[in-house]
Amino acid sequence: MSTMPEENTRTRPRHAIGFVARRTGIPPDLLRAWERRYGVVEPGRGPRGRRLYSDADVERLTLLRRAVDAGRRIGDVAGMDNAELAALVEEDRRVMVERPGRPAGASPPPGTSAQAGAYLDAALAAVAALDHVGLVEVMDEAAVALGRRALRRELIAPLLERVGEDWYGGRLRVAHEHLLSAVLRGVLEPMHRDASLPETAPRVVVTTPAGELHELGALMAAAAAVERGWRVVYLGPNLPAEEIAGAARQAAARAAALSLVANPGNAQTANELRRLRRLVGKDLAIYVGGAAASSYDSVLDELGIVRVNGAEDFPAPPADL
Ligand code: B12
Repeated sequence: MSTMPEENTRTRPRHAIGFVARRTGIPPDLLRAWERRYGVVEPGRGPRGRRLYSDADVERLTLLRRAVDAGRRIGDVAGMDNAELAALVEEDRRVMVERPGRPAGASPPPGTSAQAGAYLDAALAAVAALDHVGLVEVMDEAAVALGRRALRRELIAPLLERVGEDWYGGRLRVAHEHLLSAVLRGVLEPMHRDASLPETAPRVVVTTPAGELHELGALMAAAAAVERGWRVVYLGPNLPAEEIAGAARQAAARAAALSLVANPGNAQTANELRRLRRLVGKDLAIYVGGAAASSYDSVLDELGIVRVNGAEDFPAPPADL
């Protein structure tokens, strides 16, 4: 019986590109482009010239995918060796878990009922099994059992956080997160319509600034705003300042609410906030929230923008409106 030294096993080309794509979450076309442009790995070749990857290649590609998922540009990380990459990925993970205002790990918020905890477990199991119908059923049942506010605070928010951590940790795929986002969008979207609010109720436009694609926090804020007595004009995510200002003007809104989730401390987002304030003048109240909001505190102070911690803390319309 021949034994192969461990290093040879790790570097032996033996995995086809389809397997590597599934294992790393990098689609084959993207993987080939990364090889061509950045030389991220050099696969061996099989009998008919087909690419074959080693265990070491798979390990390196997994690290690269995690760095990119954390917001790094492939061109910035492709030249790093595996030890540097592993350190970077670990640093990004720590920053994300320990971000200000975010509890370490993904534990449910204080005061969460055992019932909400059970729904959280059931929802996580449905996401992991890609069980779309099962997830919708859990959310429908939980909405009745918990009520809208606890549904958002005790189930939806920790569920997103948990799936985010598992996605980042490589335990769930992008597809799991997309399935969850699609279902939650459907659950949250109707919550900001309230036909019983008078036409004259003060209006707030709700959106996210250009470059921010995370919209579920904005939808949660919109749902809470309606419950405080605001009439919500929901604009969807990713809007430039000019569009937010134009919509606020047309709707005669008294406030704009923006969600900032990814890209903490991003210069483009800070400039969008500055442009928005310039365009709307001093009279429009601007509220921001979301996991990245506190990273803009000095800009918010400079612009008189109010940061709100949780969606459920959405301010009531000021008495003079
Ligand atoms: C779903 C999701 C996506 C989906 C979003 C789908 C959708 N339709 O919204 C998609 C696929 C688009 C996505 C893309 C990306 N994502 Co993403 N995503 C998530 C996930 C799982 C949930 C995000 C979410 O909705 N959070 C909303 C709520 C639940 O969180 P919150 O910000 O704490 O908000 C609370 C309050 O602050 C308040 N609130 C929020 N907004 C507002 C606004 C106001 C006015 C008020 C009053 C209150 C309020 O409401 C919430 C409940 O109280 C998170 C994981 C996580 N831990 O959040 C990652 C996460 C945010 N994503 C991340 C990353 C890296 C990305 C990508 C860069 C990945 C990539 N390589 O492409 C892109 C960036 C896209 C972009 N430019 O914006 C990182 C961000 C890291 C960082 N820099 O901070 C996270 C943390 C995942 C991780 N652990 O790595 N993502």
